[in-house]
Amino acid sequence: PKLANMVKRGALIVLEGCDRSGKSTQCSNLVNYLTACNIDSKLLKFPDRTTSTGQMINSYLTNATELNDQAVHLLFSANRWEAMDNMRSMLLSGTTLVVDRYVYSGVAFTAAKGLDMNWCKQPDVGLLTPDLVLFLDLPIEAAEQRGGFGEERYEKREMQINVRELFLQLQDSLWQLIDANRTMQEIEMDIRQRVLSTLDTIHDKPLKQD
Ligand code: T5A
Ligand code: NA
Repeated sequence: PKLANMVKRGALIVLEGCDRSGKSTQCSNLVNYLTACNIDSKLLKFPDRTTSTGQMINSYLTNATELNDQAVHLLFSANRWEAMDNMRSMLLSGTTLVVDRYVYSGVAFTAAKGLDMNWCKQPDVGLLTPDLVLFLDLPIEAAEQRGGFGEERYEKREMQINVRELFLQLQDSLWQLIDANRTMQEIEMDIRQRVLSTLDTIHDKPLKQD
Protein backbone atom coordinates (compact mmCIF):
# COMPACT_ATOMS: atom_id res chain seq x y z
CA PRO A 1 0.00 0.00 0.00
CA LYS A 2 1.09 3.54 -0.72
CA LEU A 3 2.18 5.53 2.31
CA ALA A 4 -0.18 8.35 1.40
CA ASN A 5 -3.11 6.01 1.93
CA MET A 6 -1.98 4.75 5.29
CA VAL A 7 -4.02 7.07 7.51
CA LYS A 8 -6.73 4.83 8.86
CA ARG A 9 -10.06 6.61 8.86
CA GLY A 10 -12.13 6.90 12.00
CA ALA A 11 -15.40 5.05 12.52
CA LEU A 12 -18.82 6.65 12.61
CA ILE A 13 -20.51 5.12 15.65
CA VAL A 14 -24.12 6.09 16.38
CA LEU A 15 -26.04 5.49 19.59
CA GLU A 16 -29.78 5.55 19.26
CA GLY A 17 -32.56 4.58 21.56
CA CYS A 18 -35.64 5.36 23.50
CA ASP A 19 -35.69 8.28 25.88
CA ARG A 20 -33.78 7.72 29.11
CA SER A 21 -32.20 4.57 27.68
CA GLY A 22 -28.81 5.98 28.68
CA LYS A 23 -27.48 7.22 25.33
CA SER A 24 -25.75 10.34 26.64
CA THR A 25 -24.26 8.48 29.60
CA GLN A 26 -22.89 5.72 27.36
CA CYS A 27 -21.63 8.07 24.63
CA SER A 28 -19.53 10.03 27.05
CA ASN A 29 -18.22 6.92 28.82
CA LEU A 30 -17.29 5.43 25.45
CA VAL A 31 -15.34 8.49 24.35
CA ASN A 32 -13.49 8.54 27.68
CA TYR A 33 -12.62 4.88 27.25
CA LEU A 34 -11.43 5.27 23.64
CA THR A 35 -9.36 8.29 24.62
CA ALA A 36 -7.76 6.27 27.43
CA CYS A 37 -6.91 3.61 24.82
CA ASN A 38 -5.20 6.29 22.70
CA ILE A 39 -7.90 6.06 20.05
CA ASP A 40 -8.60 9.50 18.65
CA SER A 41 -12.32 10.10 19.21
CA LYS A 42 -14.87 12.83 19.59
CA LEU A 43 -18.40 13.06 20.97
CA LEU A 44 -21.13 14.67 18.86
CA LYS A 45 -24.78 15.10 19.66
CA PHE A 46 -27.91 15.72 17.58
CA PRO A 47 -29.70 17.98 17.84
CA ASP A 48 -26.68 20.25 18.29
CA ARG A 49 -28.49 23.04 20.10
CA THR A 50 -25.56 25.47 19.78
CA THR A 51 -25.98 26.36 16.10
CA SER A 52 -28.67 28.68 14.74
CA THR A 53 -30.84 25.77 13.56
CA GLY A 54 -30.17 24.14 16.93
CA GLN A 55 -31.45 27.20 18.75
CA MET A 56 -34.69 27.09 16.77
CA ILE A 57 -35.02 23.37 17.58
CA ASN A 58 -34.34 24.00 21.25
CA SER A 59 -36.95 26.70 21.39
CA TYR A 60 -39.47 24.30 19.82
CA LEU A 61 -38.59 21.38 22.13
CA THR A 62 -38.88 23.55 25.23
CA ASN A 63 -42.29 24.80 24.04
CA ALA A 64 -41.08 28.38 23.76
CA THR A 65 -42.17 28.47 20.10
CA GLU A 66 -44.55 26.60 17.81
CA LEU A 67 -43.46 25.23 14.44
CA ASN A 68 -45.17 23.29 11.71
CA ASP A 69 -44.30 19.53 11.93
CA GLN A 70 -42.70 19.45 8.48
CA ALA A 71 -40.68 22.59 9.14
CA VAL A 72 -39.21 21.32 12.40
CA HIS A 73 -38.42 17.98 10.75
CA LEU A 74 -36.41 19.81 8.09
CA LEU A 75 -34.62 21.81 10.79
CA PHE A 76 -33.51 18.60 12.52
CA SER A 77 -32.20 17.37 9.18
CA ALA A 78 -30.47 20.68 8.40
CA ASN A 79 -28.88 20.49 11.84
CA ARG A 80 -27.22 17.24 10.71
CA TRP A 81 -26.36 18.48 7.20
CA GLU A 82 -24.52 21.51 8.49
CA ALA A 83 -22.23 19.20 10.50
CA MET A 84 -21.37 16.89 7.55
CA ASP A 85 -18.30 18.59 6.05
CA ASN A 86 -16.66 18.78 9.43
CA MET A 87 -17.62 15.19 10.29
CA ARG A 88 -16.23 13.91 6.99
CA SER A 89 -12.91 15.64 7.44
CA MET A 90 -12.55 14.43 11.03
CA LEU A 91 -13.34 10.84 10.01
CA LEU A 92 -10.90 10.95 7.10
CA SER A 93 -8.16 12.32 9.30
CA GLY A 94 -8.58 9.34 11.63
CA THR A 95 -10.97 10.56 14.33
CA THR A 96 -13.68 8.15 15.45
CA LEU A 97 -16.98 9.94 16.01
CA VAL A 98 -19.40 8.82 18.71
CA VAL A 99 -22.77 10.34 17.85
CA ASP A 100 -25.64 10.70 20.32
CA ARG A 101 -28.78 10.32 18.08
CA TYR A 102 -28.80 10.56 14.27
CA VAL A 103 -31.21 10.05 11.35
CA TYR A 104 -33.13 7.24 13.05
CA SER A 105 -34.30 9.64 15.75
CA GLY A 106 -35.14 12.12 13.04
CA VAL A 107 -37.44 9.68 11.25
CA ALA A 108 -38.91 7.93 14.31
CA PHE A 109 -39.98 11.08 16.14
CA THR A 110 -41.61 12.81 13.19
CA ALA A 111 -43.28 9.62 11.92
CA ALA A 112 -44.63 9.08 15.45
CA LYS A 113 -46.63 12.29 14.95
CA GLY A 114 -48.34 10.62 11.98
CA LEU A 115 -46.27 11.90 9.07
CA ASP A 116 -45.44 9.52 6.25
CA MET A 117 -42.29 7.54 7.03
CA ASN A 118 -40.99 7.70 3.47
CA TRP A 119 -41.38 11.49 3.41
CA CYS A 120 -39.55 11.65 6.73
CA LYS A 121 -36.53 9.79 5.35
CA GLN A 122 -35.96 11.98 2.28
CA PRO A 123 -34.19 15.06 3.72
CA ASP A 124 -31.50 12.86 5.31
CA VAL A 125 -30.69 10.98 2.09
CA GLY A 126 -27.01 11.56 1.34
CA LEU A 127 -25.78 11.98 4.89
CA LEU A 128 -22.78 9.92 5.96
CA THR A 129 -23.64 6.27 6.63
CA PRO A 130 -22.70 5.00 10.09
CA ASP A 131 -20.34 2.05 10.51
CA LEU A 132 -22.31 0.87 13.52
CA VAL A 133 -25.64 1.78 15.10
CA LEU A 134 -26.10 0.69 18.69
CA PHE A 135 -29.77 0.81 19.61
CA LEU A 136 -30.25 1.00 23.36
CA ASP A 137 -33.53 -0.73 23.91
CA LEU A 138 -35.42 -0.10 27.11
CA PRO A 139 -39.03 -1.17 27.75
CA ILE A 140 -41.33 1.81 28.42
CA GLU A 141 -42.03 0.51 31.93
CA ALA A 142 -38.32 0.47 32.77
CA ALA A 143 -37.88 3.97 31.30
CA GLU A 144 -40.68 5.22 33.51
CA GLN A 145 -38.91 3.88 36.58
CA ARG A 146 -35.92 6.09 35.75
CA GLY A 147 -37.77 9.12 37.04
CA GLY A 148 -40.41 11.44 35.61
CA PHE A 149 -40.15 13.02 32.20
CA GLY A 150 -38.94 16.57 31.98
CA GLU A 151 -40.82 19.41 30.39
CA GLU A 152 -39.80 18.80 26.79
CA ARG A 153 -42.32 18.44 24.01
CA TYR A 154 -41.95 14.74 23.17
CA GLU A 155 -41.61 13.48 26.73
CA LYS A 156 -45.06 11.91 26.96
CA ARG A 157 -45.96 8.25 27.35
CA GLU A 158 -48.09 7.88 24.17
CA MET A 159 -45.42 9.55 22.06
CA GLN A 160 -42.68 7.36 23.53
CA ILE A 161 -44.61 4.16 22.81
CA ASN A 162 -45.05 5.18 19.16
CA VAL A 163 -41.43 6.23 18.85
CA ARG A 164 -40.15 2.88 20.11
CA GLU A 165 -42.30 0.97 17.62
CA LEU A 166 -41.09 3.15 14.76
CA PHE A 167 -37.47 2.80 15.83
CA LEU A 168 -37.83 -0.97 15.68
CA GLN A 169 -39.25 -0.70 12.15
CA LEU A 170 -36.16 1.25 11.10
CA GLN A 171 -33.70 -1.52 12.05
CA ASP A 172 -31.22 -2.18 9.26
CA SER A 173 -28.06 -4.21 8.75
CA LEU A 174 -25.98 -1.61 10.62
CA TRP A 175 -27.90 -2.12 13.84
CA GLN A 176 -27.01 -4.02 16.94
CA LEU A 177 -29.59 -4.14 19.69
CA ILE A 178 -28.31 -3.44 23.17
CA ASP A 179 -30.34 -4.48 26.19
CA ALA A 180 -30.41 -1.16 28.05
CA ASN A 181 -32.25 -2.64 31.02
CA ARG A 182 -29.03 -3.51 32.81
CA THR A 183 -26.53 -1.68 35.01
CA MET A 184 -24.60 1.17 33.41
CA GLN A 185 -21.40 -0.81 33.79
CA GLU A 186 -22.75 -3.95 32.10
CA ILE A 187 -23.97 -1.89 29.17
CA GLU A 188 -20.67 -0.05 28.97
CA MET A 189 -18.65 -3.28 28.74
CA ASP A 190 -20.98 -4.61 26.05
CA ILE A 191 -20.68 -1.41 24.00
CA ARG A 192 -16.87 -1.29 24.29
CA GLN A 193 -16.55 -4.78 22.88
CA ARG A 194 -18.81 -4.07 19.90
CA VAL A 195 -17.11 -0.78 19.10
CA LEU A 196 -13.62 -2.28 19.29
CA SER A 197 -14.57 -5.03 16.86
CA THR A 198 -16.05 -2.47 14.48
CA LEU A 199 -12.82 -0.45 14.64
CA ASP A 200 -10.98 -3.64 13.64
CA THR A 201 -13.08 -4.16 10.54
CA ILE A 202 -13.29 -0.75 8.89
CA HIS A 203 -9.72 -0.64 7.47
CA ASP A 204 -10.55 -0.81 3.79
CA LYS A 205 -14.18 0.19 3.90
CA PRO A 206 -14.68 3.58 2.31
CA LEU A 207 -16.77 6.21 4.02
CA LYS A 208 -20.25 5.95 2.55
CA GLN A 209 -23.09 8.33 1.90
CA ASP A 210 -26.51 7.11 0.81
N1 T5A B 1 -35.32 14.48 18.10
C1 T5A B 1 -33.96 14.33 17.99
C2 T5A B 1 -36.15 14.62 16.96
O1 T5A B 1 -37.37 14.77 17.07
N2 T5A B 1 -35.57 14.58 15.72
C3 T5A B 1 -34.21 14.43 15.55
O2 T5A B 1 -33.72 14.42 14.40
C4 T5A B 1 -33.37 14.30 16.73
C5 T5A B 1 -31.88 14.15 16.59
C6 T5A B 1 -34.16 15.88 22.24
C7 T5A B 1 -35.42 15.48 21.54
O3 T5A B 1 -35.27 15.66 20.14
C8 T5A B 1 -35.92 14.60 19.46
C9 T5A B 1 -35.74 13.44 20.37
C10 T5A B 1 -35.82 14.05 21.74
O4 T5A B 1 -37.18 14.06 22.18
P1 T5A B 1 -31.99 14.82 23.17
O5 T5A B 1 -31.47 16.19 23.43
O6 T5A B 1 -31.02 13.81 22.67
O7 T5A B 1 -33.17 14.90 22.11
O8 T5A B 1 -32.74 14.16 24.41
P2 T5A B 1 -32.23 13.94 25.86
O9 T5A B 1 -33.35 14.39 26.73
O10 T5A B 1 -30.86 14.47 26.08
O11 T5A B 1 -31.97 12.38 25.95
P3 T5A B 1 -32.78 11.24 26.63
O12 T5A B 1 -33.87 11.71 27.52
O13 T5A B 1 -33.19 10.35 25.52
O14 T5A B 1 -31.77 10.52 27.59
P4 T5A B 1 -30.56 9.51 27.31
O15 T5A B 1 -29.43 10.24 26.73
O16 T5A B 1 -30.99 8.29 26.60
O17 T5A B 1 -30.24 9.03 28.78
P5 T5A B 1 -29.19 9.58 29.83
O18 T5A B 1 -27.87 8.97 29.62
O19 T5A B 1 -29.29 11.03 29.91
O20 T5A B 1 -29.82 8.90 31.13
C11 T5A B 1 -31.11 9.22 31.60
C12 T5A B 1 -31.22 8.96 33.11
O21 T5A B 1 -31.11 7.56 33.39
C13 T5A B 1 -29.99 7.28 34.18
C14 T5A B 1 -29.08 8.48 34.05
O22 T5A B 1 -28.26 8.65 35.17
C15 T5A B 1 -30.07 9.61 33.90
O23 T5A B 1 -30.57 9.99 35.15
N3 T5A B 1 -29.40 6.04 33.65
C16 T5A B 1 -29.59 4.82 34.19
N4 T5A B 1 -30.27 4.40 35.26
C17 T5A B 1 -30.26 3.06 35.53
N5 T5A B 1 -29.60 2.14 34.79
C18 T5A B 1 -28.88 2.52 33.72
N6 T5A B 1 -28.25 1.59 32.98
C19 T5A B 1 -28.86 3.91 33.37
N7 T5A B 1 -28.26 4.62 32.37
C20 T5A B 1 -28.61 5.91 32.55
NA1 NA C 1 -29.54 12.40 26.13
